[in-house]
Amino acid sequence: MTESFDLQAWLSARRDEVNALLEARLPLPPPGEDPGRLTEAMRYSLLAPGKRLRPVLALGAAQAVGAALTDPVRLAAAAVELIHCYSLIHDDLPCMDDDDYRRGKPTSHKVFGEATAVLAGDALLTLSFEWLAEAAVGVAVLPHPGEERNPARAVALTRAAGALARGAGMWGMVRGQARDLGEPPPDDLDGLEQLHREKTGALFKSALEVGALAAGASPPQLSALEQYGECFGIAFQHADDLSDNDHPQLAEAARARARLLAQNAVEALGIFGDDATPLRALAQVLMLANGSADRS
Ligand code: GRG
Repeated sequence: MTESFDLQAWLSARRDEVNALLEARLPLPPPGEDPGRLTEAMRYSLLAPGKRLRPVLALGAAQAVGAALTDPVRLAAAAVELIHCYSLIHDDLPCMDDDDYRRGKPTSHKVFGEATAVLAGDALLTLSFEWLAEAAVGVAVLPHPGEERNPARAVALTRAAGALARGAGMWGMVRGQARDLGEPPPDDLDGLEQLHREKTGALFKSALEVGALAAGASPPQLSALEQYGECFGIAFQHADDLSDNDHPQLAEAARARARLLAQNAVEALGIFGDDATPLRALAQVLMLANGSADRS
């Protein structure tokens, strides 16, 4: 399977699935039923052309464990994209990075105003945990016709909600953002990587945890996928910085480190067979990118 594996086809199929789910789950309300244009603002950012890398990695983790990509697995994976999208909307606000464009379009606050942009981010963040709760209830209480109730999987999905909260919140992404905004820029690779680990790596790690737990991963499988997610996320951020020429004085060290981390990500998958081919191929792309993140 590895040699003939078509990563672009796999990515495109997973992205299409994620996009279809997001579109179906967040319909535009009829005229007059969207107070403050909240849903319109959520859709504007969420359905803009992002790479869907985090939910796709979550689906890759579920596949690595050998699971079918069932509705609860897909819903859990999509929940990670909601968190990512909220973080982008808030990061773009004037009180943070003050950006005018995101995903090729004017930023949310430019189109809807700051208050609505804040609320759209808040609503995406909370909706994420609503979807995880729905996935857990779905497997425990209301399985699809022909599927058995699976209380153990519901517990795993509850753990997934905890893992996502940890990676997104005060121990992960929000902490990294606070560090980035509140402290002087790092002047060595260790400091830079601490920032990347929190601001970017933590959510990537959570994405892998969510996919793995939703799919019923064993403890060794979960820990291997966590390792993969953290290495991948930090390497991704190094590559993104390198392509933007951020921290030029650390560029050479960061480039070497990104390659090593991508290699570590592949090595973390040693316990898996062919089912982990998509995750291996994604990390190999990062390894070969030689310091430029895949922006396709
Ligand atoms: C506001 C709590 C809070 C956190 C913000 C995500 C973030 C933290 C800041 C955005 C700016 C930035 C450079 C973050 C690093 C992660 C990153 C490269 C985000 C962009 O992710 P992509 O490339 O974007 O996956 P798409 O649009 O493809 O999803």
